[in-house]
Amino acid sequence: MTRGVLVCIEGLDRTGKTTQTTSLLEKLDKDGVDATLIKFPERTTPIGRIINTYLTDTAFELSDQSAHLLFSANRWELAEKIRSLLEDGKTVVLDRYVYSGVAYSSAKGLPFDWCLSPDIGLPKPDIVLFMKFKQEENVTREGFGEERYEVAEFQQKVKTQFEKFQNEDNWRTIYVDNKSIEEVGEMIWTEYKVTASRRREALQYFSKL
Ligand code: FDM
Repeated sequence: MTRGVLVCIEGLDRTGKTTQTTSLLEKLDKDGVDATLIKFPERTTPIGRIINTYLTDTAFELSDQSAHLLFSANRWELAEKIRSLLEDGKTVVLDRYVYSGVAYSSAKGLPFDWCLSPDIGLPKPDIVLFMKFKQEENVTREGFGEERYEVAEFQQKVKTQFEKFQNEDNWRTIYVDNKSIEEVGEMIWTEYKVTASRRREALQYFSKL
């Protein structure tokens, strides 16, 4: 059986990732593709519950290293599920993943390579769709500022770290300025179709960049 496609949607806060992952799932369903959405952080697992408290309660202190390792551990909680869905021929859509993990923590000043280390060995996406907005736009969107990391200067640093992945083979930047939700959805769908139509090699895993 051909394995499924591992798709990842990434981007800064309030760039429309959740809207687009939902819309991608609907299109996959209409197309007869059996697909599962996994959003990180997955806040319902034992580690996810700690992460949720950390993100929503500024009085809950963790060192940057501890927070980083929890986000990575949260991905490892789901790693076997992702791998087995793919091996069963299912498509998996990830709303944030390793790239957010590395970008947010290295933006705090932790070394980039150190940030990637605990994620080495996790399934690597066939395609990463990085939603790119002008900085000013995501910070004026409704809801921005509700959680720990939603501060404009910090978002700029995160963007710089995300862009260190842009030369990776699986990376596609989706420019979303002045585009409707439908137009962005079409760009994502086109990129997905190209990837899905290619012959798939064995699942890849994260290694050193
Ligand atoms: N975030 C998310 C991290 O700092 N590291 C990670 O590994 C992941 C997956 O958590 F500010 C940050 C990014 C964001 C916050 O994400 C919660 P959502 O998408 O708003 O739930």
